[in-house]
Amino acid sequence: MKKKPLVGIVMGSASDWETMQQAAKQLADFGVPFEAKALSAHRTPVELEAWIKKLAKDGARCFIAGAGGAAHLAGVIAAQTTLPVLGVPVPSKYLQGLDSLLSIVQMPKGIPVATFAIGEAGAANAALFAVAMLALGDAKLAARLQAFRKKQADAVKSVRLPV
Ligand code: RP5
Repeated sequence: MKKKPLVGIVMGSASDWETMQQAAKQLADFGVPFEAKALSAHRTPVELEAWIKKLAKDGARCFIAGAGGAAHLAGVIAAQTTLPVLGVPVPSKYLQGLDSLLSIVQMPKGIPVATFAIGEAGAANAALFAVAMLALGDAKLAARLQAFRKKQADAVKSVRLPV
């Protein structure tokens, strides 16, 4: 039987997938069950609300929300659940994602959204942050995260500069 998603990945448009697939890939690499959906805060608000409620009821532990432009998706999700919401600013056509970043990061006091870097690094890091949160109650996942960090450290230490 398919495992219930621990993380909900949502993006405002299918055009965000190019960026948000990095979050999906990272979670898959760690074996964390997730569900990824394109649902928009302004185009499909009713469906978005129903999906948030369903995932939360089924045991999801956090949401990763990626959107571009006037990116209110993460804030709208945070308004509807007390589960942690991790926001990923998606690069936009005219302002290269600075608009997305400011929209997500500038949540008014009281309803927080954790905000990550613009683009692919932000999507991957949001997933790694979700893994770190889940690892607090999962020793096997914590060991996998440690190994992932060690691999990166080893890669830096093995560099030989041509001098
Ligand atoms: C936002 O508008 C989406 O998150 C996307 O980044 C942006 C553009 O959407 P499309 O016009 O490509 O559907 O809602």
